[in-house]
Amino acid sequence: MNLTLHGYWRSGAAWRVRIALGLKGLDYTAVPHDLRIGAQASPAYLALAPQGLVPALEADGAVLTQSLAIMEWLEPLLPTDALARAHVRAMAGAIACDIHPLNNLRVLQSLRHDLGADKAQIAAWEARWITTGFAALEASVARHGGRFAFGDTPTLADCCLIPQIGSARRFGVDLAAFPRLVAVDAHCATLNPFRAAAPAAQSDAD
Ligand SMILES: N[C@@H](CCC(=O)N[C@@H](CS)C(=O)NCC(=O)O)C(=O)O
Repeated sequence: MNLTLHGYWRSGAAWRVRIALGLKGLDYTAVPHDLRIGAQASPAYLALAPQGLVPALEADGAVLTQSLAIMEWLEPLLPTDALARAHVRAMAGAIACDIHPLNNLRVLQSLRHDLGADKAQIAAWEARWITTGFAALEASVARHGGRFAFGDTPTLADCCLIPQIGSARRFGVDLAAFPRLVAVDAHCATLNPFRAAAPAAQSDAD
């Protein structure tokens, strides 16, 4: 199967899918879209992905969007037990649905342009939603985690957590209160699929 991943090196949502592709051992062609210059809003990209967000995955003529849907389609990185699956999906959702959207580029741009927020206010906004979400995730990992966010096998939860920690660091958020999350991140950083998916390893990184 031919897979083409439309992404951007710094996109947390594309980073999730890169990790999942790596964990599944799938090769793909990466097509970067520079979000800083609004490439995600070009007519050509909108024709492919009408939401104008990365990632999008082309798979033998089909176009998939939304990182969680893409990762589930790839073959879910989920436990077989139904209760365990629900816990993993809850962790992934806490990040992908409740933390990340509030700190997305278009939301930050709107805070700046529509509401006149300055740099310090935007940094406080970013930190607020990350720390609120991470406090709950730290408790979930204390309950369910092992070497990974859930147990000792990588799941969707790790695919979402590692990029969110990356963006927390980029935003300068203090992670001292989240030792379990930091430990999972440190363990993942030793593994090739996670290393290959990191922003700095992408061809469009600057
Ligand atoms: N829920 C979507 C979120 C996708 C998303 O927000 N992507 C960001 C990059 S991480 C984006 O394309 N932002 C462009 C913009 O805000 O204009 C997913 O999980 O795929």
